[in-house]
Amino acid sequence: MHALIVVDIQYDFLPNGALAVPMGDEIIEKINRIQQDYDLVVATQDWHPAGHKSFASAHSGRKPFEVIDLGGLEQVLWPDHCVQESGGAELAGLLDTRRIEAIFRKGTDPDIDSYSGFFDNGKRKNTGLAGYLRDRKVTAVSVCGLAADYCVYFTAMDALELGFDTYIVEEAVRPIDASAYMDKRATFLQRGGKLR
Ligand code: VGL
Ligand code: ZN
Repeated sequence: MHALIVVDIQYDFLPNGALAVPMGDEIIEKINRIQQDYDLVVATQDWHPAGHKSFASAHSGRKPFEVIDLGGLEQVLWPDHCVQESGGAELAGLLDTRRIEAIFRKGTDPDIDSYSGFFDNGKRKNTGLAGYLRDRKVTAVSVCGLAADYCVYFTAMDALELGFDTYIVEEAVRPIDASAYMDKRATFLQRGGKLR
């Protein structure tokens, strides 16, 4: 069984969103088109409480995109985004959700960020995604969505580590920072990840 994991197709990551990913809207129709190629489709949703510690606004004197130490981990500070129940946190209306069987929320702990759909950044909490996929006899996963250099990359790296045959669907991802993504993509390939 081969699953497609659709990462964070939410208004805040689209043009005019709080943390817009350049050309993020271009991939939605691609994601709609490729869903039919998979046995199972699941999605993730960034879902932060107001005042989340990954927000620059939660740290006095800090600005978005500065890097700080947060509980012993390097943390990029973001503009407020994907606040629970806000419009920006909703999945994009143009995304075809009919085949999405489950949505895994992440970033709900106020004190730690969570890029991967599987675990928070400190690997303390598990979202249940790995167990769900194993119960459904999934052995291969393809990852698409936003942003290529954060949530897509960390989801794909955890999938590899968990033993899934793992692909990034390159036509269906877009990065926040294209050159940073090229380095991360190289790391993913080095660890045995594949592209499709
Ligand atoms: C993401 C930064 C902060 C992502 C989420 O979905 O890639 N990036 N929160
Ligand atoms: Zn976030």
